[in-house]
Amino acid sequence: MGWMDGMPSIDRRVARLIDANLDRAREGLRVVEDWCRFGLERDDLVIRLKDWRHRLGRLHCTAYKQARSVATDPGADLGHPAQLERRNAEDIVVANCGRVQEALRVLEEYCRLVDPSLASEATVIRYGLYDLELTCLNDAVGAQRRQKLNDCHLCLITTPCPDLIERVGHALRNGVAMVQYRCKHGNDRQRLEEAKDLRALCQVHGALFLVNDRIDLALALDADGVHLGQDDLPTSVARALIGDTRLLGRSTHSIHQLRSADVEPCDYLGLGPVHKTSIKPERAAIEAQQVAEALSLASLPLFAIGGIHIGNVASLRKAGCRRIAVISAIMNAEDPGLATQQLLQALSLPPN
Ligand code: 3NM
Repeated sequence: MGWMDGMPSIDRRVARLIDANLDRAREGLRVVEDWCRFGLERDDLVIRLKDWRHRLGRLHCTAYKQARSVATDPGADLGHPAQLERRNAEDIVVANCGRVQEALRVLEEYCRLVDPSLASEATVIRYGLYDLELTCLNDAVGAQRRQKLNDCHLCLITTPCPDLIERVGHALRNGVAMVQYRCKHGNDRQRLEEAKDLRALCQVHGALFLVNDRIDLALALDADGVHLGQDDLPTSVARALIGDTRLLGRSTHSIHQLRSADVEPCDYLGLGPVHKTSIKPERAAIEAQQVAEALSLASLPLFAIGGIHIGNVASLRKAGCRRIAVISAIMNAEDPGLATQQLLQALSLPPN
């Protein structure tokens, strides 16, 4: 018998390499697992990662550990400049998934002849990890969008005008954190081009970019989300089309509609018109009493909309409203940047 009972033919150098890669894989899995646990709070992912770690742990036999020799490992202390480039948790997850995938690949190659069960376990885990890594990153994108939505108090809805990009640019520079592209005129090619420019502008300013009504345009533009009216696709159908990471907003015009939408998989709601508006002249304004009731009922972020301008924001603040969506107050303002500043300031003031 050689130095390993039951494994007489394994080269000690190969055993040492298997030991190092089992350590590398298990440690990397733990790093990813902790982000899934504390950062994403995704129990389903934690369970998968834990299971993989334990499966590798069971196959990490003493014989491999005995081949370990850290003192003579020329790579033991080597770092890499790329480690300093990690800026956030997602970068760390990506780096560690890569590290685990590489380690598993090494195990597959070297174990195929000497330890087939470890080789096949490594293959299964490596493919599972490709999938889990994507889930982690998508979850992070969705979480980031929802965090931005949560922090947003002023949504600018666009209306066609010759200097659209310039006007929205002024609003973004002065603090608008969410832009909804709304265009009922023209053709799809024009809309696509115009919306592409707006999307890019929002990206530069770190603002959310949503598309009104059109799920197809939202997907084509990789928008942050879509805003739907009462007659558009039902929430479950829209959600299936846009996925979990994009935002879904729904307009409501009564307490009844608000109650229904509030329990659907929407991310935010609109309520309006809270004042008579020239954009939808056919609609009567909601009574002030109903606005206050809706605000107290809604569990999702709720944006009041319709005829809101700097002269009437204070009364909405008094009713408990902290989020508004506007078209004319910014798009038709002489100075869209100043109008944005004034609205944001009025929203941040305590109600009196
Ligand atoms: N939706 P302005 S009111 C697009 O009640 C829209 O759901 C409304 O424009 C609703 O700020 C409205 O110029 C028009 O009044 C908002």
